[in-house]
Amino acid sequence: MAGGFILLSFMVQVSCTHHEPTDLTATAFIPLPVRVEATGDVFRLTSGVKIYAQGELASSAQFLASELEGIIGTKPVVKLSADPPRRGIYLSDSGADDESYELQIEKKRVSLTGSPAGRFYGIQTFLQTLPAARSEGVVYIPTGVVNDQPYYAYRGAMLDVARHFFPVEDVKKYMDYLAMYKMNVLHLHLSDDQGWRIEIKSWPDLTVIGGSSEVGGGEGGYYTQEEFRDLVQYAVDRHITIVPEIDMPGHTNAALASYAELNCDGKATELYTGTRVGFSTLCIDKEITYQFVDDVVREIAEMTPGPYFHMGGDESHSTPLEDYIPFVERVQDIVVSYNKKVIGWDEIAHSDLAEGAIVQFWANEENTAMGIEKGAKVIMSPAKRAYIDMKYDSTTVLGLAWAAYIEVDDGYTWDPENYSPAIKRENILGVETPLWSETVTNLKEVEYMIFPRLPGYAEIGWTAPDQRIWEEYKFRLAAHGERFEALDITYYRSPLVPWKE
Ligand code: TNX
Repeated sequence: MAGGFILLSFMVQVSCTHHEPTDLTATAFIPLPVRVEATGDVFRLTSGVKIYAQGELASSAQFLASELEGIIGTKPVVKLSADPPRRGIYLSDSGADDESYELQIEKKRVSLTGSPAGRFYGIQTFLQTLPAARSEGVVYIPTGVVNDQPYYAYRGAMLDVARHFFPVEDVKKYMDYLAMYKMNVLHLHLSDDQGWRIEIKSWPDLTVIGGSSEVGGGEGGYYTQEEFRDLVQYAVDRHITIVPEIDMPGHTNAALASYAELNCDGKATELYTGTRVGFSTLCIDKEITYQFVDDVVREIAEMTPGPYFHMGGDESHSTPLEDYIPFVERVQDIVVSYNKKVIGWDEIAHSDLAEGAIVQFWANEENTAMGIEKGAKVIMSPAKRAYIDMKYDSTTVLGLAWAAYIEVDDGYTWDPENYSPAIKRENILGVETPLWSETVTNLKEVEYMIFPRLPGYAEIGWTAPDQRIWEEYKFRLAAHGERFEALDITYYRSPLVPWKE
């Protein structure tokens, strides 16, 4: 017995002398792929590795090369090749037009095939087999096969750049984090009572005046159209769709302060730097209001390749319902006239809904059910589970608590299609976690709120419900702590997650 034990531990030692991991299924993938099969060998990644790609795939190959440079120290050469090489990394087009991919890791070769988006996600999966930081010498990767595709089409996060402004570089970082976890939508909340953040050339004071404030009295800021286009391109390169939101008819004080004529009494309001909601409204009866909306939607739609325009519509407590309903209908017509689909917070379901309109569920199940009856699809952002601006617990300094405390497990252990009896799988377009920024003022604070909850929302969007098990997920999440540290991400070390020392 003792002899057997010694022999066994000797063998384990020998096979471990190079710290070669051979079980691909032991990799801490987030989101969990549909299928991972281990084949028990290793691929040796060295600084001499080459990437081969079919001609039109150069962009995913270049993305992978840059990411690998951070780990192996040199940027791999990218070569065009119509045929698979004998060794190295090979990217090919599967011809599919979905988000699926297959990643095959063999002893001498790594092959990734998928649509452009699928390959991008396959690259993210491959990167999760590697160490988080620069590593000296050979990197050993377990062999096997991953077959994967997402459960929901819409996997998003929102950033409220209106309550506090975040510069272009921060928004790009936010997109990097979404991309790491295969999220494909960035919803930008571009206007609110406290600030207007996007240049509109036909209404320049929106940013000159409305862009100059934020919660707490800071200097605010805004994106020029050139900067916004740069963000759009950054998103396109990462297979992320930007959903621009201009919130109306409420949440409009920054616009009302910029242009007197948008107010029913013809007087501009004062800029606002507090955090109350529900006190502002566009003037529903004035024709200039619709000229304004038309100009704003047109200029933003021109810069946005994605299919959506988000018209807000929430908490319009200063707009009587009999005004709210026709306003929302008219704005929908404008959005549709610029070939965009309307998204609105669940209150918009009080109105008739345009073809293809989408209701974003945040608070009210009856509204959402009404929207479904009117033919809308639903984005699931229930505040009690998905609002990433909620505090983790009563001791969290940042964040709000009006909906709930959302510990890391609370953020993970809910199922969009079992949240409300009125909302079924076939009604759901996907999931979004909104980060409102009343209390969040800079990138480090953003990181603290979204890490480590963001990967959980990504997994809810990507992985089938029966594959999502907190008691198993928490170990994978713990392993990502090293990644957060390697990337210098500030995060909440929840006591519920078995972090490594
Ligand atoms: C509710 S959610 C709001 C926002 C706030 C948020 C804070 C929604 C559609 N409206 O105006 O920022 O709560 O959690």
